[in-house]
Amino acid sequence: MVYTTLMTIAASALTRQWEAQGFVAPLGVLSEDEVRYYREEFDRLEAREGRDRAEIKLIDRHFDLEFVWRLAHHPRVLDAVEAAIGPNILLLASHFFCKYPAAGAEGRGERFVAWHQDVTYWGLEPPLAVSGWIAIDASDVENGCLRVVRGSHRNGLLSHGRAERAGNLLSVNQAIPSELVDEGEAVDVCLRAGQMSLHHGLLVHGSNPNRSSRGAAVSRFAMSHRRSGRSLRTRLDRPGRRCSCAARIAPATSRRPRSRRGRRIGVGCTARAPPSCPNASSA
Ligand SMILES: O=C(O)CCC(=O)C(=O)O
Repeated sequence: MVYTTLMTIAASALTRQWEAQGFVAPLGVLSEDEVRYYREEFDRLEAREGRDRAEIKLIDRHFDLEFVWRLAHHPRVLDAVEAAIGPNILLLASHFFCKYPAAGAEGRGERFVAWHQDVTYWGLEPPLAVSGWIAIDASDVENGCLRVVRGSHRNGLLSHGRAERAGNLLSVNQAIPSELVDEGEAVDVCLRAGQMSLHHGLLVHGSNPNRSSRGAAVSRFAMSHRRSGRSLRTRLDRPGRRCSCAARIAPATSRRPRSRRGRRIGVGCTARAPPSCPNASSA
């Protein structure tokens, strides 16, 4: 079972919804105490690194920050991921998005996330992954919650161009052209702090600017997992590819991932991966 504070969803129902709609929400994964703990850890990180980095540049910090690693393999997170993709789970990436309201964006204006699919530039074959998105702050329409296009994961990989509007938070300003997006199927994924949504790596999603008068940033933590196994192949034929491998690598600051109920979690490697990773030098 996967629990939320409002409802309990059976793993089989989660699997069905994930397959049919390409996303599942809300899933209550953190207790109030845990929300407070992660909020405080994130606030300290933001204070250390500054707002410019906190906005979108805190990537793959599960390799060096214990609290990020704990969040990425929190048992309730993995329960939900397992219900979607099965028990052999590989952590591919982790990422904080911190959406400051325009007034707090240090003159850079409104920031939004253009329609995109997560796996577009990851070089996975097959292009399958699941992203978990945890609200560290409550996320709603007013402050620019995640928006997903229901069922769009069934349309395969779409071509991405560049966003014409300024303020796209995505790394290379990627955006799916509007004519390929069925906005009539767009759903706002509102979450309370401590709740999570899961979305399929092919699901079209994005978000509007934070137009709230609430001064704070909206912090969210996203991580992507994929199924691990013999069939996992990684294309390393293009420079800058994120490499993933089935090697069992734990971050230096953390205990080795534990197997629970037969579940295994591995960690995808990046350019900073430990040398023990067979693909590290090719990343
Ligand atoms: O949080 C957002 O606005 C976008 C997040 C996103 O693109 C993702 O989690 O894959």
